[in-house]
Parts: sequence; C-alpha cells; structure tokens
Amino acid sequence: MEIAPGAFHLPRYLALDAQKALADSCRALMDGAVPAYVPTVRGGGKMHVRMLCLGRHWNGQTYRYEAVRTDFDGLPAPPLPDSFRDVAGAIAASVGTAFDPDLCILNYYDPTEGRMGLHQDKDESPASLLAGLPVVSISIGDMARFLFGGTKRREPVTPILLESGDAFVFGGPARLRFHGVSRIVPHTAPAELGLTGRFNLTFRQY
Ligand SMILES: O=C(O)CCC(=O)C(=O)O
Repeated sequence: MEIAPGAFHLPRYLALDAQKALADSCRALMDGAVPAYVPTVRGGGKMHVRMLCLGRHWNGQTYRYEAVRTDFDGLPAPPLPDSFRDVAGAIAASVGTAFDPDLCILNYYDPTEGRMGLHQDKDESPASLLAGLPVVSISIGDMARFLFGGTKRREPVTPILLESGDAFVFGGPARLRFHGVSRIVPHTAPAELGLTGRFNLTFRQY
C-alpha cells in the first residue's frame, strides 16, 4: 500500500514463524557480547528505547556512523546478519526498489515507556540520501503508533498503527520525511512470540 509517493506500508509482510525467528535473533543480539544500551543524545537526554546498531554504529552524540561505539563502551558494532540483510532486500524489492543495506538499527520499545520523537533519518552518506535509497523498517511484537509527517517538522503527521510483521519502506521523495513513535500499545503482540514490548529494525544503506 503506497501511502505517499515513495512510502509503502506492507501490513503483515512477515508470517508468524518468520516473526518468531526474528524476535529470537533480536533478543539474542540485544543480550549478547555487544549488548543493547540506552543512548544519551546530544542535548543530554536519554532515548526511550534500547538500541543496538549492526553493521555500523550510529553515535548519539555526533549523529555520525562509526565502526566502534565511542559514545558508549568502545565495542565494535556487531556485523549485520546475512539473513537480516536478505529480508530487508526482499521487502525493498517487493515495492520495486533495489537495496543492499549495510546497517540496521535495532530498537527495543518497552510497552509503557517506549517512544521516539519526530526526526529525520539523515545521517547516511550524501550519496545515499541523494539517491533516495530507502529506509526499510520491520516491526515485531506490540503494536506501535507510528507518526509519519512531511519533510518539514511543522507539517502535519499521519498516525499509522504498525503491527507485528508489518514492513514500512520510505525512499525516493519520502526519504527525508519526519517520523517517530508516539506510543506502544501493550499486550498486542502475538502470544506465540513470547514478547512484551516491540522490536523495530530499520535498515539503511550508508
Ligand atoms: O520504531 C519505528 O517504527 C521507527 C524507528 C525510527 O524512526 C528510527 O530508528 O529512526
């Protein structure tokens, strides 16, 4: 479903078994040797998600990508698993876009505290942004109230409920649209996932 030029909502793109496999991988990665953490951003505030970057690390102080987490513990960003890359490439292909992501930002949203303010994803390379290479997002677990706005912060936002297994793609003319998550709807994850809260994976090509 194209909700704006270059922006696609693909409800229930992932079947339940694929969601479960992804949820298990996300849990293992987030509690692994290079664990997820709550970034402190430039103004000194803490984000309202636990974050783990794969492939390249996004530094919440400099808003730049780097190989190691210089804003936190100096550990290297874990590699982006091939299985993750493949699913993101397939989602992009399903809306007619060629995409070979080299990084994924994996966020965990607590069911009551999790949220993310309106922002643009604009820290990828100038070439990537100029080409309008998409952001591909996958939601797993509790439903999120996702806000999708325009290319200026003051433009109105459209709320979209993202459910477990949904994919969302925004590239081309939609690449720099503001977006965020105003809240999580607790207890809405499929029971089979054994998950409280929500994982979101956003893939990008630096
Ligand atoms: O959780 C979401 O659906 C959006 C995540 C997001 O905006 C981001 O990681 O930049």
